[in-house]
Amino acid sequence: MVESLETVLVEYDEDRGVGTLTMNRPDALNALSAQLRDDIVAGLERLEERNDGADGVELRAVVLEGAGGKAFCAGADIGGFCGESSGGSSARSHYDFIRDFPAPVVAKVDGYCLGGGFETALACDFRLASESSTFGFPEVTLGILPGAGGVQDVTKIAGPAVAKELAMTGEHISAARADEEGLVNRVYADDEFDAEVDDFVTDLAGQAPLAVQAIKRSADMAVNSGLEEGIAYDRSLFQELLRTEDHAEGAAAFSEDREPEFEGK
Ligand code: CO8
Repeated sequence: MVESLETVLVEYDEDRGVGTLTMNRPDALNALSAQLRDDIVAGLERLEERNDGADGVELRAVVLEGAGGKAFCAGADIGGFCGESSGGSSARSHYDFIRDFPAPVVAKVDGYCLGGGFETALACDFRLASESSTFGFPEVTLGILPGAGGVQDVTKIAGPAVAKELAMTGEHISAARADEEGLVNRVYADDEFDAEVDDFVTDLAGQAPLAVQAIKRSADMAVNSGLEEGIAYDRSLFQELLRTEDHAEGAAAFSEDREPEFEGK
């Protein structure tokens, strides 16, 4: 399936259960216009439909990338954004949608990842970057701050000193520095980037999907709750997963010394 929304290309690889959303405004370095934000949500909704009526979980992972080879996303569309009187309450919606999406979302970052684009990547479950990518919060140069949780996210991941440095100076950092600070999961050589991301996503999509979904909810719960509440939540997820066919399949495959075949049931 390849579908073209106005500013997002939607692809689905049935063999692996992997959806790909390509932000497609390369002439504006994939800056987040209102249309692009809406199309990311619409694209995710299209992909989620793959699970309707499916026996088990069909959609296993989503890749979010930018078209054009120069940017993942250069942030909010400066012209459009500055004209928004509300400062973009609607702009939060695609971030929330990614965070709440049941399947893991992988940000495939190749090039500039700035401002609201960086916040979009931070809302994803994984950030995989090519070595020539750069990250930053240039909002301060426009007299604003990252308004979609970027300072919160970076503070939680890398500490307040790094968050303040990025958001107060507006300077870009390299993928290597982002890696040192824990802001990305992996950095790959530019010429191996596509193949490495493909391998990562294929592995992710092959894991037991209900367990993967539960782990996403558990990790997000840990960020936003106390330890006791988080452990109680994990216990309830664990009990649910013990009753799944995937758990029985995983255990059987281990005993029979073979690869498991998970169906998300
Ligand atoms: N918005 C609109 N257009 C953009 C943007 C953008 N953010 N970034 C780049 N473009 C456009 C340029 O205007 C240019 O268009 P044209 O060819 O028509 O002149 C084209 O993309 C190519 O850009 P450049 O010629 O500038 O390319 P360079 O390689 O010289 O520079 C940079 C690349 C460094 C990325 C540079 O374009 C730049 O600094 N862009 C602006 C980055 C920025 O400030 N982003 C932050 C925006 S604010 C934000 O994201 C706040 C989010 C808050 C969310 C709030 C929710 C409540």
